[in-house]
Amino acid sequence: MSPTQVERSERNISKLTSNTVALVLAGGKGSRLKDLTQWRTKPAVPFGGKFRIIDFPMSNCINSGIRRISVLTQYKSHSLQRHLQRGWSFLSGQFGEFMEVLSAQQRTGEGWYEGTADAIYQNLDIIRHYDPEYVLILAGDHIYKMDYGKMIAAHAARGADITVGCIPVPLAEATEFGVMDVDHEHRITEFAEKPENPKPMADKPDKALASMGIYVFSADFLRERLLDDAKLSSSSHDFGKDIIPTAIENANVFAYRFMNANTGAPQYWRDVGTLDAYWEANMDLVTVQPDLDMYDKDWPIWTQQEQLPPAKFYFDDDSRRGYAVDSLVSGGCLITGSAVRRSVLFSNVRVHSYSEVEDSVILPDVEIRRNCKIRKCIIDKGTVIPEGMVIGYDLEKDKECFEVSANGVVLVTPDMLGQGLHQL
Ligand code: ADQ
Ligand code: ADP
Repeated sequence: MSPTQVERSERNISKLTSNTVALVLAGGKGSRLKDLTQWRTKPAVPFGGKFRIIDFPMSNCINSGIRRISVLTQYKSHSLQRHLQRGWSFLSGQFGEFMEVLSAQQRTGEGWYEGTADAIYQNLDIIRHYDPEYVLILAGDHIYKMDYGKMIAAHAARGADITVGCIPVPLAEATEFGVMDVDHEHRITEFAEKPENPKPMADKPDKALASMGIYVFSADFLRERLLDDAKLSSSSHDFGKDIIPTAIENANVFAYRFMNANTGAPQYWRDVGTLDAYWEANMDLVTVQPDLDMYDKDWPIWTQQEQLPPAKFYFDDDSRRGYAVDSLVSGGCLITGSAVRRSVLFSNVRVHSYSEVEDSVILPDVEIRRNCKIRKCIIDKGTVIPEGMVIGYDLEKDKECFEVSANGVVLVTPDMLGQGLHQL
């Protein structure tokens, strides 16, 4: 891209983003999160003390000036829909803005959404009605802060049909991603979805260039390709498996590197797809300088805010406790005569006297009764930990009742303690 092209494209970014419709794919199961996604789809999983995972791509849209957003749902979407309705309905129809949920609804035949491309194919008539110039396809289940405007500007300036967001990942982890090779102009020359032997980057042999699963499409091109793909019985109707590999053969497909424009360093981007990754990403937030800055006033993360009283800490002279350190503590929490260290407490968590909580992620409305010891746990919403329970100190014992991850994180849910409301 010449300097003049860059300047022209950057000047027109707001025009580009207002001509864009974002489609957020939020229908996947996320089964590696085990029972955290037993009753809710992965984008609805709470994250970072007060957010849900989907708030990150949604906030990126708003902060990037994209205010026409459709969220495509399928698997166990109730919790997600409720969150979106309560927290994301502020966009104004008066100005042509919207947030809407496109549930799988058999618009084009008998089938539910088969793959990611099929999910969009089934809504092509709706997208056409909005008449965007660009369609931004996002995954609803990644944690990152990204200005999509720059990616769309690069797409426009290159005259691309598709632009794929990408980031270097460790070679050993690259089997989980779409892996690409690019030429000196960033044109994608090879693309392999979840390859057994990922190709290393030319200048970084221990890394592979991975697709972030986010795409800018020129709207007419998207429509054309999805109509073609729908006719192919051999296709699995997936962007990574079918649409992108075919398009690099005969269309203009470019990569857009998600990196710090000043330093060239890769930006924070996490697929919190496993219990360990989820726990680690939450734990990172309690460190002195987290990789993810949630306090950045230039890039706020929007969410549904429940009206709650302030968190309260009551120091009990007998237990010598009533504090939380190196922790995130949300509204409505009561820490009475108990000690909380290096933990993330979502709203309305109650920790009673003589209890200890360490290195744990405690989701909303959890009650930890007296004399409990909790270490390296994820405790799901609404769980009541009975008096005297010790979790995270004897993993063999914990396995009898709870889910224990490869790295020894213990997941506790109401169902596991016989408190589930789901047994109808
Ligand atoms: P995967 O990680 O396998 O690969 P995939 O299961 O295709 O991702 O899900 C992508 C997104 O679509 C997720 O947000 C998911 O919730 C959603 N989704 C999945 N099935 C859906 C359906 N039937 N209806 C609606 N939404 C659905 C993709 C790419 C890789 C890339 C990784 C990056 O294929 O190339 O490297 O994302 O994480
Ligand atoms: P979240 O806030 O993530 O939705 P909840 O624990 O409130 O977490 O519920 C998870 C899912 O289970 C939601 O779809 C919710 O509606 C559903 N659910 C909650 N209570 C019941 C119940 N008694 N029977 C069936 N489903 C329920």
